[in-house]
Amino acid sequence: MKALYLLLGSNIGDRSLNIENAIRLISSEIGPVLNASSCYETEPWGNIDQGLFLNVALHLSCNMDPFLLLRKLLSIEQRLGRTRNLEQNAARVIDIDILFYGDEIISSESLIIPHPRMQIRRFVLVPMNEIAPDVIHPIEGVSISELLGSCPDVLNVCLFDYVVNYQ
Ligand code: PH2
Ligand code: MG
Ligand code: MG
Repeated sequence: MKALYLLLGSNIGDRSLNIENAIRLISSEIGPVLNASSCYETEPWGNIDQGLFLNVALHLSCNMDPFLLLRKLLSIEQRLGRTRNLEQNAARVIDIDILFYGDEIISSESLIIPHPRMQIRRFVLVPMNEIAPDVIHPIEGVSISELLGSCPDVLNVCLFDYVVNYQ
């Protein structure tokens, strides 16, 4: 089994309900969620002309093929109402990103693990630092807490008043 870390994000519709629905489908179709960060409200990174996000990091244990895992996560996104367009960093009902999958390093057209931009995004590193501060990035060779300490991003990441229920 490998330690799987996911990041959930939503900035359209009932954001906390979208997060809750994603956690329910992930638990039943991927595996039990072992730990979840707090819920954070975060300024949009990359395209500032959109609503604030809610972001939550999850820890699971998994041994599924990573490409099958990706297909299952995309299917969950679709069933929760995610539509995709050509615009990068567009607003979305739900986004489920694979951050780490054990020490796997994958660089293909459809899937890149670890997530290639996590080290420059506080909306990823702050929730991850809550549940996995000592986990080492398999390419950078440093921990999440070290990545957060040297992260150049200055966008706001604030605790949000919604209790993440993952059991
Ligand atoms: N996701 C993006 C782009 N920008 N900004 C925040 N705050 N949170 C996100 O989840 C997010 C983003 C692309 O997936
Ligand atoms: Mg994303
Ligand atoms: Mg995504």
